[in-house]
Amino acid sequence: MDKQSQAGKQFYITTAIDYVNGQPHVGHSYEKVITDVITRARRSLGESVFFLTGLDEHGQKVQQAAQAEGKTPQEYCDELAQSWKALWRTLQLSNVDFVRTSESRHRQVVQATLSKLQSTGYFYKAEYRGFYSTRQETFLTEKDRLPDGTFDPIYGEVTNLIEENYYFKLKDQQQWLIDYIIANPDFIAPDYRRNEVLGFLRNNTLEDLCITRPAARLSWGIPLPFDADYVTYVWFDALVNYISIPAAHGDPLLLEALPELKFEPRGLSLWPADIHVIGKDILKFHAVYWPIMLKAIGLPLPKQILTHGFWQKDGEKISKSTGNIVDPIAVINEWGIDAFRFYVTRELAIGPDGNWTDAGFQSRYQAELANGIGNLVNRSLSMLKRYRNGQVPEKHSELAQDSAIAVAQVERQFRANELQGALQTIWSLITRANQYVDQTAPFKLAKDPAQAQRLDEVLYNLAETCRIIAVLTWPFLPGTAVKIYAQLGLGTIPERLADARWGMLKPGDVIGEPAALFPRKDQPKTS
Ligand code: ME8
Repeated sequence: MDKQSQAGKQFYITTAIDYVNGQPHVGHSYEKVITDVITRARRSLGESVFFLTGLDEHGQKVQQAAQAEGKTPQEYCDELAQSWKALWRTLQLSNVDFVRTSESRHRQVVQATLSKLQSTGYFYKAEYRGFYSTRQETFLTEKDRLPDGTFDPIYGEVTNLIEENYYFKLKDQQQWLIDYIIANPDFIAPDYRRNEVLGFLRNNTLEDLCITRPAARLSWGIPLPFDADYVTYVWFDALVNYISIPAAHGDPLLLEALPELKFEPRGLSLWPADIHVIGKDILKFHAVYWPIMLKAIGLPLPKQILTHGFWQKDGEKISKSTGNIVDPIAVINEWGIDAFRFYVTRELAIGPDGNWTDAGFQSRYQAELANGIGNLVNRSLSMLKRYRNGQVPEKHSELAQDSAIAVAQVERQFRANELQGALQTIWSLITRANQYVDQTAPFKLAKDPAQAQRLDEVLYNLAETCRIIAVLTWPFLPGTAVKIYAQLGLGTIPERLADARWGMLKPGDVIGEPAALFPRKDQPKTS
């Protein structure tokens, strides 16, 4: 499809879809929060953004867990899906849709994809003899054995298996993908992940991908449309979510590529995705298998696979079995949703691994939230209230340049997905404004009637900087940004970066009630 017909295309961003039976922890929440921040940042820049997240529900583990609880897999997934959705609402994710792979709209697209690739000769049926890990739902080879001859315990029990399955031919696909990755340096980010994929592709021969499991062994999956004895392998099913939802919304490009689909064309143009946000452990599926699947379907590739690192807690792997977890709900209940969103985006850039410590969290809360933004907004607005009855004085522009520099920098950082960098820029403006309070000492000016005009100037500079800070922080701390606007007496939402222009606070307007944004916790709990 040419550029012309994609003119109305929305910015389309996705997260990985989580395994429904997993425990939502800080890693899952982090991924969804950074995707939400990118979404809101793009909206703030004026783009229309379709943000998709969801759940990966099929597979043997879900089937077994449901059975153990005496439920059907669908009932079991329906219950878990409610708690995932509730967590995402708590995190204030602004996703437009939520996909569950057990939904009919998704199944239809998986089946249409399978039919197309079967009819165009990408699949063949063959017998497999070898090792199989039920826990990981994966086939293993001699290469997977540890030096002592055993398999890694993560695989659980490894059995010998002889089984017929369908395979996706990958052997001739390697070179074009290498060429594509080289020609499109932004396709896999950050750079070192791109190099990792290139290294993998250059040093290995791709094995054909097994895309089925016999229905006799696994019934909880999407049936193959051309052979009822098989269901679709979970990864082939899960990756398709990125196109199934746009197709269900009537994306013309997808309906053209998969003509057997019966969805209403609605002109909502989403594909190709602008960004797939994923964790480093699933890079190969997204940067190798997914592009090959898309090319076979006849679709353009996503513009970027943005790969984040892994969180640890106290330097150790996050693990439910050892109890080394961060429960996002517990943190949010104690510290508030914006404190959680702030810590994960400020602590870790998108790329490297991160380490959660409760002490680190508390120290950022005190220094950057309570004493940083909280103190600035509270003292600025309280002084305006006390000294001027809350009435905004005449305009003045002493902090206009500092603010304009920060806004320009944040705009560039939003476009480059440099979320941690954008927070550093915003906090340097907060620090500058807090120093300005100390330097100009409005509480002293207030005692001297001859300084009334100077006090007006200082109060305007502070209130207007607080307003701009609300606009800049909105993608990260939407609740806090809205509160700042309300305390300024503004009835709107600070959701447009264009509003970070100096001088929009109107003289004569009256502000609302100042209230602490991040109450100080003087004796932080240690856990
Ligand atoms: O992989 N730190 O699901 P999942 C940061 N269903 N991110 C982490 C993490 C950690 N400690 N642990 C997990 C799956 N993640 C598949 C995806 S997509 C078509 C199918 C990230 O529930 C992980 O990297 O195991 C992935 O991006 C996401 O959480 C879901 O992981």
